[in-house]
Amino acid sequence: MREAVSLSEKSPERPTNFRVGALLFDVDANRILATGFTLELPGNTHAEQCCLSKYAAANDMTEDRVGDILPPHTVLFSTMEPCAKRLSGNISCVERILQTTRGGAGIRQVYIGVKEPSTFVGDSAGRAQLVREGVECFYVPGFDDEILKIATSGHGHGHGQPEPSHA
Ligand code: HJL
Ligand code: ZN
Repeated sequence: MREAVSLSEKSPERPTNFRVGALLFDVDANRILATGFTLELPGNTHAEQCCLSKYAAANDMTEDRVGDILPPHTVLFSTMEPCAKRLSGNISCVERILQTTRGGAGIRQVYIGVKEPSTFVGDSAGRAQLVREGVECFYVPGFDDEILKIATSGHGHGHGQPEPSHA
């Protein structure tokens, strides 16, 4: 999680989303497989999405089938609960994680630093949705304040709300 927090600091500040860091970890090999942070890859990309996309690309696999080639005990660390809903309408990270499990293996455990704040989608259903589909979720204590400070640093200074536009 410490490494994921460092990754989140590389993400550009934006009022329209959070700065999140994530990584895929092979438990058996004790090895990081791929890293990601919000907006790392071109387009409106999330941290978890960047991990999966980078791992797929590095292994000549399409993103939708990356679950077929992940090592058996691959887990995901993310500074924030994976999203269940995106204001942009893009595919959620929960969907992307569940997609890895369709072949039988895939990501079955997710380690989370903080629950998603209510800023954009209200009470986020990401964790509950994962658990319902059989993916175990674990809260990693001790990083909350640091994670939230980084995640919201592009949101202006008015009580966590986006900066008013001066149009
Ligand atoms: C997680 C990220 C990221 C979010 N959450 N887990 N990883 N940016 O990398 C969640 C937030 C969405 C907004 C806006 N953020 O990002 O709910 O524009 O960023 O699709 O709903 O949606 P878009
Ligand atoms: Zn997401």
